[in-house]
Amino acid sequence: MAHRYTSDLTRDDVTPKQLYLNRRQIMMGGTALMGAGLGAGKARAEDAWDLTLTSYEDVTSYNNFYEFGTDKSDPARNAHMMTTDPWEIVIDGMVDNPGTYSLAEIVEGQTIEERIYRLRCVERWSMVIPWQGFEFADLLERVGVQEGARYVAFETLARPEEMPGLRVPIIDWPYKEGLRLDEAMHPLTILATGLYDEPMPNQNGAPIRLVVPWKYGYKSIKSIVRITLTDEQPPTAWNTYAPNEYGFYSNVNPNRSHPRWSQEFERRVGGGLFARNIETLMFNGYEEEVAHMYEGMDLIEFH
Ligand SMILES: Nc1nc2c(c(=O)[nH]1)N[C@H]1C(S)=C(S)[C@@H](COP(=O)(O)O)O[C@H]1N2
Ligand SMILES: [Mo]
Repeated sequence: MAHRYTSDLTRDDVTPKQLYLNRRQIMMGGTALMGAGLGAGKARAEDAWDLTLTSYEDVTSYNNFYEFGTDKSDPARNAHMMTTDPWEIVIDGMVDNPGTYSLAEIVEGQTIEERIYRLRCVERWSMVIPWQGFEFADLLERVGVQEGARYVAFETLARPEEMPGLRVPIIDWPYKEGLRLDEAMHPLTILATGLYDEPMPNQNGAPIRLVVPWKYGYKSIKSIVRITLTDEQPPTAWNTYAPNEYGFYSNVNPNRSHPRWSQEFERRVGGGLFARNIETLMFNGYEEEVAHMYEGMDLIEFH
């Protein structure tokens, strides 16, 4: 399978060696340990952590998928209840070929490739995940985006008998997300159908989910059943819930604190003691690829 990625992450780089600390981290971590008696050494995200895939076990057992409960372990426990076959996606709004497409029709003709991306949750934990999928732009090209369309809205399945979390009205179900059209068309934006060369586990958003690596994890909507092209910024689940805390853009930004916590640092899941204070990078490390889309925008106001 072809590897394509935009930072220097490849699966071939990831050997057990990367699990050991590099010298700088040992020094910094050691200093912090001696100095403060705390196990919180700082490490740059480009350091060894960045080359270390989060284990399959962690990727599939520590999840946010509120349709199955709010605890990190709820999705792994409950998501087996979701029926993912057959699966259909409605594509509508400002497209030339609106309709209800089967999963097979959506994936047909796409070259499935591997993308190793960092995932940074707004809650300050992060992972490195090897996804399989294809560029969302390829699907948009096939359905034909009409002149005047400016945004893409997404919706997740909402099936109460299979999703116990829907009983709790935390957010206004179904879970919704949205992107500006240029963000949706960006080559980093993928529809993922698998991870670690396995079909997408239910808890990670089977059978097909979005991955937008430069934005906080909640933009990467799971188990998609509807895609709508529109000329207006669509409402999104977390932005509707608390606009001050969760913006429409939600670009990873160490300089814009969440009202209740700083976003300067993150904890790499599975990284142990020394991976607790990794510096968060602007646009989650994808600045070179995406910053041009936000030129002249106030990224604190448009967070
Ligand atoms: N439908 C839906 N999509 C969702 C969520 C959710 O609760 N429901 N959680 C989001 C959040 S907050 C994160 S961090 C990522 C987590 O993806 P993962 O569990 O595959 O790591 O999924 C996002 N997509
Ligand atoms: Mo998240």
